[in-house]
Amino acid sequence: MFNPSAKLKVDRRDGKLAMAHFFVAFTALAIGGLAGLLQTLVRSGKFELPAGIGYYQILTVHGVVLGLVLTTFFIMGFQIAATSKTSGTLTNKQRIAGWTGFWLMTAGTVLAAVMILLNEATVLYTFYAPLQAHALYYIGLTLVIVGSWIDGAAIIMKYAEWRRKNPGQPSPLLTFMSLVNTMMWIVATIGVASTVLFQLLPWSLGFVETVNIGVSRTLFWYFGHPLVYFWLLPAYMAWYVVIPKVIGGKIFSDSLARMSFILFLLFSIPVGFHHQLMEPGIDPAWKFLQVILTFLVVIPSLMTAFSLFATFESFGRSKGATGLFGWVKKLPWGDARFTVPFIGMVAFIPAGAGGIVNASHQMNQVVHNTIWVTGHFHLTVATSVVLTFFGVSYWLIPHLTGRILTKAMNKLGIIQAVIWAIGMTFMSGAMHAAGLLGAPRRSSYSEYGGAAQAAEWIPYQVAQAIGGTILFIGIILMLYIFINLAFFAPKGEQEFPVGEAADEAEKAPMVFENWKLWLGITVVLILFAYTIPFIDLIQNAPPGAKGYKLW
Ligand code: HAS
Ligand code: CU
Repeated sequence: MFNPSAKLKVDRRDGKLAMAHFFVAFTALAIGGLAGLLQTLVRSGKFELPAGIGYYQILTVHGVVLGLVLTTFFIMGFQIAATSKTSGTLTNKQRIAGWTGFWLMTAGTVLAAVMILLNEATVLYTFYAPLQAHALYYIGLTLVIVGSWIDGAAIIMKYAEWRRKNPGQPSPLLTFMSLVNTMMWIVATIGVASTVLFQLLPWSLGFVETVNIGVSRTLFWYFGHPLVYFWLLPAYMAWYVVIPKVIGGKIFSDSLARMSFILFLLFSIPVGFHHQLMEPGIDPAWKFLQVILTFLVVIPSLMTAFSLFATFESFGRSKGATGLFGWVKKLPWGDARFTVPFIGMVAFIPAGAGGIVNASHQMNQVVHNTIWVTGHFHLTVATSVVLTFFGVSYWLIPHLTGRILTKAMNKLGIIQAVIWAIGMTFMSGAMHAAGLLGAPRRSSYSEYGGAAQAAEWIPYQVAQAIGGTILFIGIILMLYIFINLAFFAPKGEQEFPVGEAADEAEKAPMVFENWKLWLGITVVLILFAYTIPFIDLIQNAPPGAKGYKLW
């Protein structure tokens, strides 16, 4: 479909709103990256933290600041820019919602961060009960969630306005995708908001003595799995819509892209049990059902892989490529906007395969609670997703600040991604290997009383520290590029690339915009997968747990 706004620049005021999000995101990268470096050094056994700072405190900073803060702020900023670009400038009301959400999220982040720094909330990013944090930490998290809803309302309002003004027309693809991700986020965060508000907060304030751990963890993972797709879908937005334009090709199919996003909305949430396969109190039949649903949610990722290969191959062939892999040579390897996310895509192949291992109940027994899982998510979120976000930054930040990505910065961007890939190969590779040997995750350095098995892990932990150090160099480079693009790069016009679909002439079926239908099915699937297990967890609960501060 013809989309007149595709030619426009993002309005300066919307640009400011998006940039505000990016400043918080990249500050988080600096702090979280440093914490990560320190962790790998501690676990190598050759370094101790100064001034009595605890390993678990640093680990909490790392997980919260990178897993929750960097991602949420970057994603909200990106989605606002993408919606403004493809559906037109936000109205004042929408922009006010955006800023209100942004400031609430920022206030909540600062509050939670202060509590972690005061060592009052060393509960890791999953904040599992019975570890008990200071009430202000939970209040901070609540503000972040509520803020993100208000921020997301800007996107929902813009979408509704577009549909009103363009009756019978499918919405612009990037707006559609931002909307799906926002709705998925809202449905998912209801779970974590419930455990924080109704269980953890009253318990940490002393209003109730004990907490039902099974219920709390189940509510957490009801949110925790869609959380990882909330990180992934913006990367998919870039892979489906931006990358084809950057390479000079076409989106393989607009309708296929929409369908894969709808499948994510349907199947992302009723799958949280794949994080709880080893937990008591949940009937195996329900675990089995949620594992089946997990394998269903793999399908839209396979569709994405197919669609990307199709885009790359048809582009290559249009440039005269022949043979099975001739198209590889035709891709624009010198362009950071392509190469950096591409490295992310390649990483997603082993990353996704590892996920399928995790989701397989029997194999989960081998890897659960080992550092294999940490290796898995450093490939998924910390490579595929984060490298794509870096690749997006290289054009989006100059687009918003009225600057350009210079040749030198472009080159540095590619070097950054190569350094990242090398560092991550060491770190994540060693984590996967050590995990298979039984090395635990969420655990500081220990020789476990000289146990022979633990001695086997140590060389891998040294390799992790080498990888972590290389990654830290990558972070410094990224921060340097960010500061350049935000403040110092030459003034100019950097394009916001929005691809056109090869099937442009065929209008995407309007059924994709039928939210009553899709949200209805989402709710039915959630109720089906969770109602009876929740009743079980409440009716047959063991005595509640008192709070512990083990740090
Ligand atoms: Fe996961 C644990 C299962 C995807 C993140 N995951 C985690 C945790 C995180 C995380 C953070 O079933 C730890 C949570 C904690 O602290 O405890 N995960 C899966 C499955 C998938 C999956 C089945 N995970 C992700 C993504 C994440 C993420 C995405 C973040 C962004 N994960 C699990 C399970 C656990 C788990 C269990 C619990 C483990 C335990 O015991 O605790 C799937 O969605 C993966 C599907 C992906 C694919 C790959 C498709 C490939 C594509 C690339 C194409 C490439 C091209 C370029 C075109 C099937 C799209 C190539 C070109 C060339 C020339 C080669
Ligand atoms: Cu999951």
